[in-house]
Amino acid sequence: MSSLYDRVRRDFPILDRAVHGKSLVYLDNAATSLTPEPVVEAVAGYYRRHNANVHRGLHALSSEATELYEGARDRLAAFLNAPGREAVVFTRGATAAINLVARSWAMPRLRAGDAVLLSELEHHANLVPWQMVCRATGAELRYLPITDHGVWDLAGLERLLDERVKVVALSHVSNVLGGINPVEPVLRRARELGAVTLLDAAQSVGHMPVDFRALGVDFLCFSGHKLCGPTGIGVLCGRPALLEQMEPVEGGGDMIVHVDYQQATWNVLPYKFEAGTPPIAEAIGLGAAAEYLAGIGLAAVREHTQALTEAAVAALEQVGGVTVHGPRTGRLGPVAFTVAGCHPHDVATLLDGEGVAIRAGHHCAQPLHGKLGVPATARASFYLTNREPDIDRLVAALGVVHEVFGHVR
Ligand code: C6P
Repeated sequence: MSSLYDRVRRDFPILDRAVHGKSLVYLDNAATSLTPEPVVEAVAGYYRRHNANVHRGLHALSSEATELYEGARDRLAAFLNAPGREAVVFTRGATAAINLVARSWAMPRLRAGDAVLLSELEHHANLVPWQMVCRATGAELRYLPITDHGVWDLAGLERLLDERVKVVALSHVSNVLGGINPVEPVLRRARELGAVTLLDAAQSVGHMPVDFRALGVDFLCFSGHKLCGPTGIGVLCGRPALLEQMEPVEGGGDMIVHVDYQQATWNVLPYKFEAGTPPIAEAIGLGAAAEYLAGIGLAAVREHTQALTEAAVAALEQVGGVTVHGPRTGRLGPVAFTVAGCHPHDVATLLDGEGVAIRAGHHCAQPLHGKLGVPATARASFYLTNREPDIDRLVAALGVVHEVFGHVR
């Protein structure tokens, strides 16, 4: 488990940091991952040597910047096994990508009598945009339930996913419960019925091999900052035939072919969805992150992260007063837990004092927390920058919670 960590360790000098006098243990990867040197260098290199706008200038720096920006798109297309570079739309992140599909594909097409199928464990980013669509169109929202183990319960799938369902939008891996959901049977049935599918892969791309074409999904989205890339950049990968049918939701520079005082015609894919100056350095950084992870191998990243995550679940279950939410196995990254008699915010604050960074709250999944019967959880989340001693530090730090609150053995 440590060998992958040992291999990448020197790429993450931030791990040399001390926090409150203790060496940093970073267990907040589901919120945002740490950034390796090759990605920092790619971003800095753009600013140092090629700083210019893209697609516009006729000077050397602008051509170089355009080459780097479009090169990043090519890397992402290969990384995802996308059906072409035109399938890769750069967005601000997963949230913006889902909103784009909701507004541009679903809003004009859905009507009363139609349904949208989500699951009970969705992040607000894959929930609120669909609530907005359903409120505006009169379509119905349906939810795939979760089992007691915190993954989708497919027992009622045939009943829930019928011909009225026009959109199926689901998270590949829950940002709270960490379970790798059984996407294939759901996507297969959706395809049979002709429903459009969207996979929120924010917690899976960069953690395990994800192949757009093999999945047979229509749309897939994620944010760069959860897979070693910069903030402010993400991807909507879409089937070109569907992207072609969609109207842009933002107008401006670069997304047009011709404009007169009355109207405009749209640029080709993917540019019709990239209005204005894009996040150039961020896209270049994301391309470098994809190359970095592909160089390591996504199967190795998954093996390492899943083994650590499951070891953390087992270790936390041995700590008195601690309840771990979600599956024991088949789990990748996030481990949400509660400590009897101690608010998750207090847990996170006390752990921070021990140099252990976790997140606490509802993790933008309030309905899921309602389902779990708790308003909030503490969440440790693992990635390639973690190793087994981090679990020991987490468990030891929970001893401090015991000292202060007297609940943890
Ligand atoms: N989850 C977390 O701490 P953005 O904010 O657009 O980069 O990503 C949104 C998003 C969408 N889907 C899933 C499954 C996610 O986990 C996230 C982001 C972070 O869990 C921040 S709330």
